[in-house]
Amino acid sequence: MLCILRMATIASVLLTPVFVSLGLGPSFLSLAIAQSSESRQFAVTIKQRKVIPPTNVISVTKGDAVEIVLTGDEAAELHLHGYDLLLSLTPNVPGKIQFTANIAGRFPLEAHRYGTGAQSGRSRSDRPLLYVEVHPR
Ligand SMILES: [Cu+2]
Repeated sequence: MLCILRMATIASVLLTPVFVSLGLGPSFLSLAIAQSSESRQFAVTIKQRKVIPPTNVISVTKGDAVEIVLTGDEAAELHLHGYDLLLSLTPNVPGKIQFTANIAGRFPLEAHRYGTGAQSGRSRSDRPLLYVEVHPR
């Protein structure tokens, strides 16, 4: 798969002068660039400390602009590892984790704490809510 991508890159470099000479250059190239890093949006619902419907992985490609909108039925302190992003969630109010996926890898999204005040407590399980996978281009 990597080899195909590499070949595609080489091919596009080799073909560029052809497109330019055909007058297809600038628009063709900017279209290709626009498609190469996508805007990805995900909606995640947390009910009773679980993701509903069960979602284990959010999968994106390196370079993508990622937006994860989370809505929970109780207050929570969320943490996306790797990108080290924190989100304090208020019950039933959508919260957003936004980042450019410039680090490839598999990163857990964890709830470190649930609830507020008297009912607040650390998350019992260390199982992440889900994983964000950033795949190399
Ligand atoms: Cu964490």
